[in-house]
Amino acid sequence: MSRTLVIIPTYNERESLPRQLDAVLAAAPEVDILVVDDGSPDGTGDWAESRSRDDARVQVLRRTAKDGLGAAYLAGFAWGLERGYDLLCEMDADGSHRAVDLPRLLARAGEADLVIGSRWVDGGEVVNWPRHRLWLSTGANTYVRLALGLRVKDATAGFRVYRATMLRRLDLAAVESQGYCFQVDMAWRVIRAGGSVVEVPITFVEREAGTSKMSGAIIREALIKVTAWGAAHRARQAAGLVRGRH
Ligand SMILES: Nc1nc2c(ncn2[C@@H]2O[C@H](COP(=O)(O)OP(=O)(O)OP(=O)(O)O)[C@@H](O)[C@H]2O)c(=O)[nH]1
Ligand SMILES: [Mg+2]
Repeated sequence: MSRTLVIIPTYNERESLPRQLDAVLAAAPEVDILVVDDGSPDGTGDWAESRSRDDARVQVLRRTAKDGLGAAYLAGFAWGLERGYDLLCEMDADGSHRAVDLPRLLARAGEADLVIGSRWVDGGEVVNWPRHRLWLSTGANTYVRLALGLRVKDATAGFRVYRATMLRRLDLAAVESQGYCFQVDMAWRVIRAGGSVVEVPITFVEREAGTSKMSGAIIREALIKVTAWGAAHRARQAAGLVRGRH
């Protein structure tokens, strides 16, 4: 039986986290959860720690300052890999990733190195998003497909299951992405390493409490990085074509 760790990064999610933890443990009682809190001023870390004292399935990794989603997940992956988990999941605290969908993602982990809970495959949907967020997500995914040639419909999605064997093959120390482009970066690395990816349709629900950490800086980082990765990729392809002729 696989040992599974669900990693939930938090920054000021005091209102949402309790419900999300209960929902995950109800939907998938066999998993352990690691909350990675970046010193949330609203007390999320303290609450999570007291919750972890009552339930051995919940652990907390406390970091001192807000350092971005990417760094939080890398710390969570390192924690889980050190402890021998077979599957490492990513999930938001805010309820957007429904715990009821988690067993369907886990069920597909036998087939792929990376399972993505996808909004943009048949059967996937988004509930209660304002139009500008829909445009941002579909626009970002279209750009990623064009720039990188990535055949993933929802490369920015943050509801995922990674096989530990895959993560161990990647050079995680080289990952610099901080914001949501971390998700694109990781999907791209899995594919370049020859890993398999499947997308499972999910229903993504807009957060009901707390505030979004999406920002202009995060969007700019994604645009700049994806453009640079795309240019480097096309240059490698072109060099390969030239070499192929001789
Ligand atoms: N530890 C840590 N967690 C973060 C950081 N930034 C975001 N998160 C968490 O990552 C998850 C996703 O962030 P959200 O703010 O929900 O981002 P989003 O889903 O794009 O935006 P909304 O759902 O519209 O608010 C949430 O659980 C956040 O609390 C960070 O710098 N450090
Ligand atoms: Mg969210």
